Parts: sequence; structure tokens; C-alpha cells
Amino acid sequence: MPRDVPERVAVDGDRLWRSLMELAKIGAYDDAQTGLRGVSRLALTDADADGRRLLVSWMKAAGLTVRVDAVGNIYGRRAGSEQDARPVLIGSHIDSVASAGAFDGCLGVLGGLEIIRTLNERGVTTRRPLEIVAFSDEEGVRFGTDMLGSAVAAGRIALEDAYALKDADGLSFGEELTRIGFAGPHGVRLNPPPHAYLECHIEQGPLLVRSGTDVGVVTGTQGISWQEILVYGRAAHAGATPTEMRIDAGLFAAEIVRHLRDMVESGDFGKLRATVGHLSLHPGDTNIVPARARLTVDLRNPDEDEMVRAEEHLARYLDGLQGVQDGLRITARRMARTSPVAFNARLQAIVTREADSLGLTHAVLMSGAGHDAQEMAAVCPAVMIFARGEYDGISHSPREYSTAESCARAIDLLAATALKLADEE
Ligand code: HGY
Ligand code: MN
Ligand code: MN
Repeated sequence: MPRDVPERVAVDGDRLWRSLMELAKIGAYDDAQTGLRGVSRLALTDADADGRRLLVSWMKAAGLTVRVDAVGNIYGRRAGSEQDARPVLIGSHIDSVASAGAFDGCLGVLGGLEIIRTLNERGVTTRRPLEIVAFSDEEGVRFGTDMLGSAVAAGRIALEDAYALKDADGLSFGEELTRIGFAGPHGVRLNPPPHAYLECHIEQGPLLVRSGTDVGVVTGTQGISWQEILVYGRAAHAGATPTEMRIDAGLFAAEIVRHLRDMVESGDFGKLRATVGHLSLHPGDTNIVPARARLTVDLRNPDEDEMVRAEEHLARYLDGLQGVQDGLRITARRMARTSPVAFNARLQAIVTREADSLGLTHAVLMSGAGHDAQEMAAVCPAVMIFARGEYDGISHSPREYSTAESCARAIDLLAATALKLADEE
């Protein structure tokens, strides 16, 4: 490593924390159930647009060359001494779910920015360029497909298919991206691909905090399967309709929810996790037997074969359930599907070595959540670092919390890893 490039730098944890809290003000709301301030910055909403604009202003203030691509991914590049060398890309997302905290995704993007700010202060020029990215619509909760921006950048989803995705109000991704002014002029594919991709993220689970471990070295992500299930029954009067005459869509929807938990608890599908995050009845009135039910099914499995078996079992179950009563109809539509992804072993070894050098205790673990890194792994060596979450690592909730110290520790490790990789031939 050239003399003027340090092995590692200590980032300014207070400045990082201030940036996280500043961004969290955008889309902030009072969560009635928890009594806490939550964050809601769904992809391509006005709140997301405000967050994007704040990030761009910070990137420019840090001297980065900013570019926005056609799917709205925001890149900020810091030149290296070898201008044309492939960059080390550091990223995540700043869109959120509807009941988020301040850290999911934002730590990875603002942590990358903090590294840039620190290198600027230290007057350090790396060999390779460093680039930060905020990918569009990682959460997928509005337009129905997660990791969208990174999947388009990696070529798994075509840009026109992303543009055509619609939200519950029939607004398309493409229209909304244009409306908020982030349909950028740059091509979406990463050609040439980055030298490496690094992502720091809160664990969003209990392992680090329960074991008292500082950081996580992430081995990969598990498979994800999202489906929308529609149950068509028949509207009828709640009082006058004899029970045997009813085709109660709500009853069959409840049976599906129960069956999914039975599948998990049976142990027949490995380490399957199943979630019905959305369940709505139509018309939804007190005195009408539900005509229709809409539910979303989120399946997760670290083993692809077990995931396929679970999907096939569910399809057979739904087919059988439909035959239970004349007039009942059940449909299923795939929304999103990714297989388990293993992160680069060499990069994991570098993260582990740097964690040791920093005196950080570390655990090796697979991610329970999906991340942009799983898409980037298709185009370049990729690895993730987990920061410890508090309160059992709860996430996708206003309860989501990490400490300034946990965040700074993880970003110090991200910085050390990035410096190593940015100095490689
Ligand atoms: O759903 C996930 O795993 C991620 O939060 N998008
Ligand atoms: Mn995330
Ligand atoms: Mn998330």
C-alpha cells in the first residue's frame, strides 16, 4: 500500500450518527402502537425523493461526482490515483418499509459517505476510485419486487419490466420515477463491473446482540419467494345467510395463514420461514360475508431445494383447498423470487482479518434478510458486514435501534476493508 494510504481510518462516529438522524427526519411519523418515532419512506414517494435529494447534496458536498441511472440508482464517485481502475463500490438503500427505523439500508449508504468524508479530511487518495451507491426500491413493498434497483443494475430484471411495475393505486414505477425527477440519463448496467461490492447493514436479527458480538461477517443471503394469493368467495348477508350457504373468502384465507405456520412447524421444509404480511378482505364491511381476500406470502429458506418443495407443497394445498367448496376460486401470482446467494470467500477473509486487526469480536452468519449485495454478487465479488442491533435486533419496526458505537465500529471495519480492496492491482 502506498505510503500515504493508511491501513485503516477511524471514522467520525458522531458525524455518522448526526447524518443518520438527519435522514431519519424525512418520512418520520409518530407510531401509535409503539409510541416511538418511526420512518416511512416508501420507494419513489415524495419522502423518498426528499431523502434522495438530501443524499445527493451530501455527496456533492463531499466532492463526489454524482450520477443517477435510468432506474434511479444514485452513484457518487471519488477519484483514485488510477482514474480508470474499476472502483470499490460501497452501498445499500435509503428507501424504507412503511414502519421503519433509522438504520435499515441507511447505515450502509451513510457509512460509505462517512468513509469518504474521513478520507477527505485525511487527504488520502486511494489507488482505485471509491464509489457509493443508493439503490432504488430495495424494500419492494410498494411495487411488489424487492432489490429492484440493484437487480436492474445486475441485469436480473429488465429496465422496462421495472418501469411497468405498478403500486396499489395503479401508478407505475416508471411514471413515479419521472415524477420525482430521478429517472437519470445514465445506463443501468455496471459495465465494467466494480472491483468489489461492500455493504454494511444492521443484522435485523438477535444473534449479535444475544452473543455480545461486535460485528457480523456475512456468508450470504437466503432464498426469497413472494406471492400474491387471491381467494374468491361470494358476498352474502351476515345475518340472513345460513352457514352452509356461505362461500366465505375470509375463512379460507385464515386457513391458508394457519397452514403456512403448520408447514414451518412441521420441519418438513428445512429452515423455512413464512409470513403473511398483507391480508385484506373485500368489501370489508361488518355485515357482509367476505367476497374476496388478498394475502401476500413471503417464504424464506437458506436451501433452494427446500424452498422449491415448500412452494410446490403450497401450490398443491391451494389447489386442494379450492376443491373444498363449489364456487370457491383461489389464484396465486409470483411477485418476487431469488435463490440463496453465497458471498465471496476471499472478501469474507479480508473482513475477518480486518476485524481482528481492529480488535472487534465477530461472528460468521447468514443474513435472514435480503439485500442489494445478493444482486451485486452476480456481477462482482461481494460481501456484507453486519452492525449489531439492539432490542433483539428487531427491524422493520420503529423499535429498530443500534448505538452510535455499534454503527461506528462496523463502519470502521467497512473502511478498513474498502482501503484494502481499493489498493489492489
Ligand atoms: O425483505 C427483505 O429481506 C429486505 O428487507 N428487503
Ligand atoms: Mn435493508
Ligand atoms: Mn428492509
